[in-house]
Amino acid sequence: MAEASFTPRVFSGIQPSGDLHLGNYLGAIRRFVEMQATGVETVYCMVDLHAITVWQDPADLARSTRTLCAGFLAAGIDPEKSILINQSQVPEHAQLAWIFNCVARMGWMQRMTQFKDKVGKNAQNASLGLFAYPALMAADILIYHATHVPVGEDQKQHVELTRDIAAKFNHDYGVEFFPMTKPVIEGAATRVMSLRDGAKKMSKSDPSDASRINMMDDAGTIAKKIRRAKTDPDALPSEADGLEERPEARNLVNIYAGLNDQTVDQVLAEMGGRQFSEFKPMLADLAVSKLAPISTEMTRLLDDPGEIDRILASGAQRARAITAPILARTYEIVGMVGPV
Ligand code: AQP
Repeated sequence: MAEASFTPRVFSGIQPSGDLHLGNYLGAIRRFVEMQATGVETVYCMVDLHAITVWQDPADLARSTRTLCAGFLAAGIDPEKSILINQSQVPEHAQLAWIFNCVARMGWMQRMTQFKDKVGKNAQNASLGLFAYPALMAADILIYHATHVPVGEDQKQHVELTRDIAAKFNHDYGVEFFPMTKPVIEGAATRVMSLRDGAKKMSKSDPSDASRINMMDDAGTIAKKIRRAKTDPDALPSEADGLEERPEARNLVNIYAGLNDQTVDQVLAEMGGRQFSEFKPMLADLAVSKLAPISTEMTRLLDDPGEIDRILASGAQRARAITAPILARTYEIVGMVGPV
């Protein structure tokens, strides 16, 4: 069968499940802005249906969704250039997810490391939605026939599963309907780690606020968190090899490189030999200079939640012009009887 060709289109999403942090910014949002600048069609989503796979207080969910939207806008997502939506307003995501629940195999889902990490020994108590999360994520991507998905390193396995689902659907129904989406994992900080433990990723759901830098943290809080970040007693090395076996030091250097648009080698060429007592204040200044304008703009945008809701409503309308025909064709391929 001839390989179908798909127009390049970018999709990615973030959960409104808490405060946006530096990992989300460097691993995802920065890339979103870069991809928007390439002129390719870009769709960015607040994945509220994913957020409720673990309990969310309704008022907090609504607040987090608007705050996340403000974060996207403040970081440079332009709602005229990109389609900006919250997932629940585009029902085709959930409708395609059901089809994919019937395509994905239990064994595939059981291999997902994020599910295993999140539930630990408590799998019996996890929601069915948390287990099915990667099938909904596949639907989020494929309902747009997205060809590229900018994500942090932690989402690589889920994008691979998306390709498996697309391939099985295409094979089972004898079509070349869904594309083989590529993950785009780029930059010096594709996996920002906790400031308290270099073996754990920086995460919204970490109970310790000191483990992460939130986008809305003020300058004093950012400086304090970086000052208290776990490190080792040695000076910074002059080359990247010297960061092996030093996860906390590597993390701070990666963050510096990510924020300053440098490679790790460039940072170490400048900083090699410095003690953390000297490097940490430099990192704090850099973080504040990059994040303060974003948080100031977020605060301004959040003063007018009605405008945020209008942007999301208009995004949903534009999104559905793409998703409704793709869902209709999927139903037709599967054999669902509908209006002719
Ligand atoms: N620490 C990180 N480093 C680099 N990228 C990261 N991302 C998340 N954490 C890091 C990227 O941000 C995007 C959105 O992620 P998400 O919030 O939807 O889900 P997540 O990966 O589960 O993020 P959290 O913070 O860990 O949320 P909770 O704690 O709620 O599970 C993705 O592209 C992700 O790769």
